[in-house]
Amino acid sequence: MSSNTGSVKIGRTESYLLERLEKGPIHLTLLDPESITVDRAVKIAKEAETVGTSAIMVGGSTVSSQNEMDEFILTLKKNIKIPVIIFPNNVQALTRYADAVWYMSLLNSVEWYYIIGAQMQAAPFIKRHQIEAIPLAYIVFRGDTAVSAIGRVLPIPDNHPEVVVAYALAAQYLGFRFVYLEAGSGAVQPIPPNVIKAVKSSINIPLIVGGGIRTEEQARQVLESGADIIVTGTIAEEDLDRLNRVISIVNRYRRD
Ligand code: 1GP
Repeated sequence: MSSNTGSVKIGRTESYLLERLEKGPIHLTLLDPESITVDRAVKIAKEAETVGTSAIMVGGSTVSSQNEMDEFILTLKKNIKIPVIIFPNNVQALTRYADAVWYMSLLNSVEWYYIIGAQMQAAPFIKRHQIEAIPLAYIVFRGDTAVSAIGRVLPIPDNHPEVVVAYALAAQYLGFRFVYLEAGSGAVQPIPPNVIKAVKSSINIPLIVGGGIRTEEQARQVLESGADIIVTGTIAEEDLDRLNRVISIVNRYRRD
């Protein structure tokens, strides 16, 4: 009797990330096609690759053109060897030219659309083009950030890390394979250390932390608190030297 219930296959990009994670934390560089030109993106991505970032994420809260995403990612792919992963704000951010997509659900949104609606609309495209989808639970802190406004997020109380832990555990039990604690691009402060520590000690899946990480000291603190993956976007676009220093800090925590 044939069975159609074979185990879920982990794709190439996710396997690569997991393999890298075996030797310690990793850094990912986020580039927003709405705020930089593709030429500038290529320059940043090449340099970040040389210094040791593990992959490039492409996305932004207001990406609205699939054609632009196609072109942006095709050009990046021609110039670097590390994977390019879509970090979608919506369905139109999907392109078949990326190595993978963070297939993400904004767990603490009040909108059905950001929890499962966009994902449902994107799924046939993903299947048709056999895009590697990496399930990611996205938990966004409220602040003066685009993602918080557009994603219509429910507040997470400052003094109650157990609320974040509960979301993260729910994500793990639902089968998500990564959890992302997002302070929002350009946030005044990164996710607080006590929250990162509480989540890290409660889940077994890799923990991504991003938003507001600008200095080496902040990167160190986020890593010391237990982040497996740190994402920086703003400094990549504004200060390449600083980006390099942050990547170097992450690499100091690695065993390779
Ligand atoms: C945003 O977490 C990322 O989605 C990166 O934030 O731009 O503040 O580095 P920054």
